[in-house]
This record gives sequence, C-alpha cells and structure tokens, in this order.
Amino acid sequence: MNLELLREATRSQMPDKRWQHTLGVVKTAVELAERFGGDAEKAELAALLHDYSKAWPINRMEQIIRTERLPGELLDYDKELWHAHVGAWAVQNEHRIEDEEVLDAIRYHTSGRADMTLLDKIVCLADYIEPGRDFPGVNKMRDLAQHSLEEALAAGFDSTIKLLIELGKPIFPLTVTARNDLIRQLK
Ligand code: DGI
Ligand code: FE
Ligand code: FE
Ligand code: FE
Repeated sequence: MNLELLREATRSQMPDKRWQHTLGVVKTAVELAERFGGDAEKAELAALLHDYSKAWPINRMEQIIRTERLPGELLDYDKELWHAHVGAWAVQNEHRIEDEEVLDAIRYHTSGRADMTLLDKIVCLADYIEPGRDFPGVNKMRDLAQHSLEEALAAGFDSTIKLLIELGKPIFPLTVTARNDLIRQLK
C-alpha cells in the first residue's frame, strides 16, 4: 500500500473543503492516538479514508448499499450515515485495504457502535474536533479530549442526538447504543 497514492486517490474523491477537513482529522487522530496509547499509523490511515465516499452521489451510495448487501436499515435513516459504510466498502474494493480495525473505524465513524474500539473512538472524536470544526460545544469537547476520549465522545453523541431531536429526524439505534456504552464506561 502506497500512502502517497492513497492520499491522491482520496483527495480526488472530494472538493477541497472536504479534503482540508480530512487533513484536520488526520492530524487530530494522530495526536489522540499518541495521547491515549492508540496505534498512530492505523489512526492516520483510517482518518485519511474516513470520508472517502462523502461526496459521492446519493443514488450511487444507495445502489451500493443495495447491491453489496450493506445494512439495509441505513436506508431508513439519514443519508448522512451512508458514506461511512459505503466508504469502508469502497476502500476495501478500490484500494485493497483489508485491516478490519481500520475498516471498522471508517464504517462506524458517523454512527458509532456498541463497544467502540480505541481506534473507533479516536477517529470518531477526531472527526468532531479537528481544527476546522466550529459548532456549539466543540471547545468543551476539545477540553474534555485533553484527558478523556470517552467523556469527549459522549458529549459529541449527546450534541448530535439533541440536534437530531430538534430537527425531528430519527436517531440511528447504534448511536444511542454507542452513547450509552460510553457513559457506562465512565462510571
Ligand atoms: O462526514 P462528516 O460531516 O465529517 O461527519 P459525520 O460522518 O460524523 O456525519 C455527521 C452527520 O451525520 C451529522 O450532521 C449528523 C448526521 N446524522 C444523521 N443521523 C445520524 C447522524 N449522526 C449520528 N451519529 N447518528 C445518527 O443517527
Ligand atoms: Fe463522515
Ligand atoms: Fe463524526
Ligand atoms: Fe469527517
């Protein structure tokens, strides 16, 4: 696997703004891996690829979910969730990424899941707090991330769940599970 080619391939999937976000997630994920004892190389790779399919057309993602037997339940929830599963499929198929830890971190970076791995947490949190992000509560999350991945990420899921409720949107069940698990881990 050639990281430089993978960078160019990833960059070519998305507009520049999304690429700048990706670079921010890479930087933040490596910092978090170093802070919390994660694998910095895997964090870098998963962060680089996490939004690989984010800018793909909705109908292309829907077709891949159907034909490649990705979880059909996704189609009943917000389209924002789709790129994570489609992206994991895409990097496995287009770039022969076979590391299941890396693929899972990509696949669950939006929804979260039960019993998130250290790598899952690092990528998901880096996605929330990379330097280019600006939303109410992001600085609180950055502060929490100085000492606790779980506290910071639980705060992130809390804010996403509140937003979805305000918007009258359904909440993907794994997000609720992820948030509950994180809170349980904090006790
Ligand atoms: O791809 P990014 O914009 O970098 O970030 P992301 O992959 O974390 O996507 C987050 C978006 O997904 C956010 O705007 C909220 C939306 N979303 C819709 N339904 C759900 C959801 N996020 C979660 N965690 N759970 C949902 O059920
Ligand atoms: Fe994403
Ligand atoms: Fe996220
Ligand atoms: Fe992202």
